[in-house]
Formats: sequence, C-alpha cells, structure tokens
Amino acid sequence: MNVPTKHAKLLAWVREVERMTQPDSVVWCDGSKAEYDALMKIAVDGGLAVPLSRRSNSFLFRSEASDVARVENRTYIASRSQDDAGPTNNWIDPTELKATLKGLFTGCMRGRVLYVIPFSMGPVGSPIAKIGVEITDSPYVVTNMHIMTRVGKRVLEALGDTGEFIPCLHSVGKPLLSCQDDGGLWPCAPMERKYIAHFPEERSIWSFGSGYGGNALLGKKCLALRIASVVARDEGWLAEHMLILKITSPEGKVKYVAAAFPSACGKTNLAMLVPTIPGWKVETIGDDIAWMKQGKDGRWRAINPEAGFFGVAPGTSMESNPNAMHTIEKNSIFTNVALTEDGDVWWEKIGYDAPGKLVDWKGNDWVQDRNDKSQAPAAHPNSRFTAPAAQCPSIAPEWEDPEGVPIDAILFGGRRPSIVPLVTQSFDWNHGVFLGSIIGSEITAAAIDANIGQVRRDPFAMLPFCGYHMGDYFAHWIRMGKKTPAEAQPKFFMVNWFRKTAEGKWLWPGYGENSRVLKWIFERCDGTGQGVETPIGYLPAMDAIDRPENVRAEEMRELLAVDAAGWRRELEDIKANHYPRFGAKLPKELARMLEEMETRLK
Ligand code: OXD
Ligand code: MN
Repeated sequence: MNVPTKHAKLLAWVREVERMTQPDSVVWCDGSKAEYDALMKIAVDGGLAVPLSRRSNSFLFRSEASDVARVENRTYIASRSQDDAGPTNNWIDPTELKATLKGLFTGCMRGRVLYVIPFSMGPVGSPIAKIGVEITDSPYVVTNMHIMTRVGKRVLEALGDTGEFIPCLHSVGKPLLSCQDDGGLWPCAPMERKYIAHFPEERSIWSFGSGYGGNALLGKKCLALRIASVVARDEGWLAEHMLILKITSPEGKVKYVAAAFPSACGKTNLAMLVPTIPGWKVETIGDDIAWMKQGKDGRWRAINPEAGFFGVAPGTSMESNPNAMHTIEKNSIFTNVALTEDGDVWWEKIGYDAPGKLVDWKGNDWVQDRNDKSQAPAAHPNSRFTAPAAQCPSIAPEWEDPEGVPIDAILFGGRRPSIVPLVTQSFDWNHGVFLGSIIGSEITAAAIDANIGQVRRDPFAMLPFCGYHMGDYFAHWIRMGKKTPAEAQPKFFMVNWFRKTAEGKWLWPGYGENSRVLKWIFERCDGTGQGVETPIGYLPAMDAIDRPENVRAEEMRELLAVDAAGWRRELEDIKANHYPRFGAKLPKELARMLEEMETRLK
C-alpha cells in the first residue's frame, strides 16, 4: 500500500478503522481523473452504474428503494449534554452511541475496499477552508466526493504532518461474504441500522448504513453544516445553509448576497438565476452552503465550501434553470433519475415529454401516460445530479477566491402563500436575526389535513443542520452582530416568491423575474432604493420596484401590503408554539423584537 502522508494522527486513525472494519484492502485517494475513471469502471462492471451515451463522462446510479434521501430520524447530535443538542436534534449519549456504532462498524467492510479521501471544504489553503478525511467503502461516495469537494494530494500537502482534520467515517453497512459481490444492487443497511452520528465535542462523524447524498457525502451537511456550525460558534464565525450570488448593475457595481431557504424553495434556481431586467447580471458563487468569516475591515467574507452541485433533478429545465441544465451536460453523476432508450436522462418537469419508453428509477420499464394523473413518477422526487461547479455557465470568476467575497445582503425565504410580503428589509441586525428565526413554509394540501395553513418553522433553514442548541445558535448570531461595526453589517431581507390569491393562483411569476426583487435589494444596499417604514420592516414603495408585465398594479399592491391581522396571528403562533421550544436559551433580544413588533401592529 502506497501511503502518501506522514501525519501520525491520521495514520493512527486509518489503522484503527482498518482494524475495526476489516476491509480486504486500503486505498489512499489522490483525486486524479485516472482514479475517478477506474472507480466508475468498477461501478459499471459491477452493474451499479450505467454510462450515459448522450452525455460525455456521465453515469447513472439507481439506489435501493429505501435509501433515497437524508434520514433525519436516524441523524444524531451526540453531545455530552442533551441540552447542548437542544430541542431540534435527536440525541443519544455519546458513550452509548459510540458503543453501538463500534458494534456495527466491526467487520462491516469485509470483502470491500477501504478508501481514504483527504478533502478540503473550500479552496485548498484558504483561511476559511477546513480539511476533512472521509473513510468509506463506497466507490459511489468517492466519485461524488471528487466532484463535490477538492480531493487528494494537494489536500495532504496543505495538511502537512500535524495539521488539523475532521475525521468522517462512513460505511454502507453491508459486508460481503467471500467471493460475493453486490450483484448489481445498491448496498446499504436497513433503516433501523442506519446512523448518521455527529460527535460535536470530538468533531467527528460516524455514518453507517446509507450510501445516499447527505447521509454519505460527509463533507456536505455533516461537516460543512452540523460540525462546522459548532466550530463556528466556538471560533466566532458563521457556517450557514445559504447560497451565495453576485449581482452586477448596468453601471458595473457589484453586490454579494447570501440567502437561506428551507429545502424545496428553489435555492439552486435562485443561485443560477437569469435576470429578466436588461443590463443586470447574476452570477453564482455557491448554491447551498456559505462559510463566513469577518475580514480585517469587519465585513463578513463568504466562501462556498463545496466544489460541485448536488441538485434535485425533477423540476430542473431550460425554463426553470438553463444554467443548471448546461452544467450537467457532461462529467456528471445522476442518481435515481429515469433512463431513455438512447442513453440519456429524463425526469418529471424537465420541459419535454418522455422520449419513448424509459427505465424508471427502480429499474422497471416505464411509458408515460399523460391521462393518468396518479402515474408513479419515472424519476424519484429526490433524484439528483452531481456536477462540477466550474462547469456552470453563470459561475463567478471569483468563486474560488480564498479570501471569500464580502457579503452585502442576507436573505431569508420560505413558501408562504399568504401574509409574508414579496420582500421586507429588517430595521437592523437583531431584527434581521428575528426574521431569520421565524422563517418556514406553509403546510399545503399535500400534507396531513389537520395542519393545513400551519407554518412549519425552519429557522435560518438550519432546522436539520444546526449541530447544537438552536437557542444558542440565535445567541451566536446576536453576538456576531455586536462585533460587526454598523457600516460593515450586511442588510437583512425576508423574501417570498410564493404568494397566492385566495383562488390559489400565483401572484408572482418567480424565476428570472425575481431579479426585480434583487435589484431593489441591491439599491437598498447602495443607499439609493426607496423603502417605506412599516410595522414589520421596510417595504419597497410601489414605484421603487420594477413590476413584471404580467403582474397587475393591484396584484403588486397585494404583494407589498402589510396584512396586519395576519401578522398578529403570526406573532401569536411564534409566541405560543415556536419560541417556547428554546426555553431560557431564547435570547432576550429576540423576545424583545417580538414584543416590539406586537406593539407596532396594535
Ligand atoms: C439539500 C437539502 O439537499 O437542503 O441541499 O435538503
Ligand atoms: Mn441544502
């Protein structure tokens, strides 16, 4: 075995894991194209991947039917004290969980190869980046990590002999008996044996039994959000579930925006938006995660810690997101989408009908029946593409700047058919934290009837991703505001593209037209945009924001109105159901924001 490092702690950890998991062999990944090609060959020869003849160097994988998404009910924050995990996380005592995991990991890589993946979250050597090392027995994970992170030799060089790394241990949890192989079937363990475990004090991750997405590509949700949020709390920075985009005005002025939205609110579309207003340009820095550190001038500088996009395929089309469609033309991995007869991919709402007979995500023949509204989808609703960010036509030239980009505005959003206006600016930092703490999406008819109209709150879109007590997380944000000089503070906005009429018709066209809202945000940051002070924050004056042709003046007025009665109900719900969850850890500043807003709305 060729061991490319002298890092004693790393070598000891790999040896310890090797002893416990008992693989056939150990491979240190170098991140090279040859390595990627060799692993894809193994996957194709083993019947686990299909090469796509219509997209160069691209492959389709189909997972096991139970292993198709993040498993939040099997995700744990095993801090020493349960109180540190807080009310929004599953918790098991770390000693007990470690014992359970050691039992599961013992012998779990028999018959398989143990891959060691040194990776950097963020440009290698950036002062904001962090190094992780993932051990996995899944070639699918290695190839996806190649795209989603920076892997290999240059990372080990940056790590040196004594540098810090976050150990990320992963296994699909399916040892092979002698001479057995996977028989073309996606390996994983049954649900009750899956564990996505985080040890925040130790800063380590142990993930067992799932091969899919955020459960298995440990740089993403596990390291860059759950563990990094704890590190950021301790070190005084911010690890956030936010896209980052760059807006350039017709005059060539630039502003950078970070934005948090719960899952399924079109984050990737916003990050790659094509503006409908002439002369304005939007470019992409990241579509999912932002790490922000304060620069010497006090401003918050953000990097995208990832190197690729792991996007939801269904709904992605030339209309909704042409930049994503071009990004995935080559060098991409598709998981659980449908396969066409001529070796291309297809999914629901791709913008055209299925071209003939397909093989669906379960591997069965599938013929589109346009008259059958209840036909099972050909692609799984959470099917994904993994594609290099560098291939995105809208990627900003500075997306890998090791110093990050200075953030001018922070946006919070959610799906709110009523009450929440198209855009609202906070009065100040703490009011912005208040707005971030109350975002969420309304439960629609697709969910359980009894809850229709209720809001599922997802503070800062971090509900499944905050690695510690959410009340302490709010306090951390308040603290970061205190150490930011007023002139260096980003401005905060709440946006809502999802307003509907009483009849259920969309009030706002969304997609590229959201550039009109971004323009007002830009102008507010620039000191030129007109805002009207209201009880909930600053709203654009009617003539301060460009109205799309297909939105009537009265519809625009509705989008920008303050629904005082609705907001009073909203605050009652926050007071009765949301804020009490955080008990004594709810910062007094947020309780005060709530009271002040109540008074303003009386
Ligand atoms: C994601 C998510 O996959 O937020 O990015 O669920
Ligand atoms: Mn996400």
